[in-house]
Amino acid sequence: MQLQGKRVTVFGLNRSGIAAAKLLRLYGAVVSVTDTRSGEALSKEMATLNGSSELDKTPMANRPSVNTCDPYRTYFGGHPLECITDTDFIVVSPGVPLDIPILCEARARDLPILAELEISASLCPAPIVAITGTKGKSTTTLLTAAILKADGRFPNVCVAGNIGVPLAAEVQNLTDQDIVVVEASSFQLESTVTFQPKVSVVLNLSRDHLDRHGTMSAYREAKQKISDNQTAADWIVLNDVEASVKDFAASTAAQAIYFTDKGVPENLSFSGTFRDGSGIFAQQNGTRERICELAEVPLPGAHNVQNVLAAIAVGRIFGVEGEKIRKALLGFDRSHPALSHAFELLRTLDGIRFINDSKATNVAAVKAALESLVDSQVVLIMGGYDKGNDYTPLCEIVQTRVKGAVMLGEHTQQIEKTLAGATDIMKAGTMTEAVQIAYKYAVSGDVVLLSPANASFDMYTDYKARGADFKAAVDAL
Ligand code: UMA
Repeated sequence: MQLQGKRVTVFGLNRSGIAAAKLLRLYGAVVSVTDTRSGEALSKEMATLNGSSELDKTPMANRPSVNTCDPYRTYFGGHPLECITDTDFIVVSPGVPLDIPILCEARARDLPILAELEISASLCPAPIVAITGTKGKSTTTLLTAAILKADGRFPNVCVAGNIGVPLAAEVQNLTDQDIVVVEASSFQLESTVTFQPKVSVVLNLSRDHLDRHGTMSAYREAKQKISDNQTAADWIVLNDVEASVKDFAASTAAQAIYFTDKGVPENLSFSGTFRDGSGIFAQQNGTRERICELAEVPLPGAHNVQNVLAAIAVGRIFGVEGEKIRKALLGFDRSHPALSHAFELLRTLDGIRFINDSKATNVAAVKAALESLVDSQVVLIMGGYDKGNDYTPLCEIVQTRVKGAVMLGEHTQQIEKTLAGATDIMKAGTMTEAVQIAYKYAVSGDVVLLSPANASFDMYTDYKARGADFKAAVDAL
């Protein structure tokens, strides 16, 4: 991508916007930034933007020509028309919806609107493994990186994207010998044009973010951008069990391989990974290898078996040996912040286990959590900011496994309406109240599970703050 002298406006000044603006400037672009927040509210972000130059970290040989004279032009407290009148193209942060009036106007003026992921991937010298899906993205990203690290072939195995560090912040630290595993959300993929990962992974697909995408087909279309530009020299790893995910193979030129947790695949030419009984296997060209035992999967829950299968499939594409994969799984570091608030056992009190699954911001994630609690009755705390959810897929499992559900948050009417009759419904105004109600309702052997099925923005800054509040309330019991 030729950026020298190009005028670019970056929308949103948080992690992605800051990293994108710095990267664009590093490559000689004249950069404006705009945000709905006021300049005063953005003082910390501006300090980071103007702080120590990324150039200092860039080896001399790799340094592009740099625009050092123009300061960033800023438009804060809203997105005035001016911010798009003098620009060649727009770069959007993932959290900026594409249907805001100023971006509609930009489209009417034929101004390209590109994702932060689009520009950073186009400047990235390292091959990209991109992982998407409705749930399990972060875990699979970390498992995949661990397996590729264990191989020892890549000097640097980098993790980036939706997991918390935008790819734009890492690009200048990478070479073509390295590899980067990118967690790619629909928000990031939506405005990509040329994005072409070496390997793409689609874990699963169910209703989520419909407040942003409007329809399930628009959500799917955004996700599908992960493989749109892949060629026969690239690979796609697909969930063999989900028909809607398997279908991705039909619309990409990439070579498809599959993973399944539903036993030995019937198709003899199956290429990919599977679970059979107590073993995890990989199969390629008719040859089967037992990679590890089910008991060696480093994270709890049936959904994590699928994540491990997907990560092993990526490892096999790069030729990582079975024993190295097993070692990577046995030594897997669970302390990454992205794994906290995801089905995390906090405490056992009076025989009641308290599990923090605040990261479960959609219905599919709650279903997966409940499916993992085979031997227990659950008191479920749920609710929050509703992204256009359909709670019907929860009815059956709630009826069998959930003895009571405590509603917390702004929009719980729809959940109550759907789950009425399936379980006892209770209501709380605060997290402390919710935890106390659940604790009183549970008996020894039960699980109190925070698995909201909703975003947290009605009451908290993010799911981490919600999980921390749950932990504090549990600790206080
Ligand atoms: N803003 C505007 N105009 C608008 C809307 C927002 O200027 O109309 C501004 C806000 O005032 C704010 C900035 O845009 O200053 C926020 O941008 P952002 O939400 O993209 O924030 P980042 O910190 O860049 O975080 C983004 C991802 N956020 C979202 O997708 C909402 C992070 O994913 C990601 O970790 C990060 O980039 C680094 O890649 C978070 C997330 O919630 C975890 N993702 C969703 C999810 O997982 O469900 C998709």
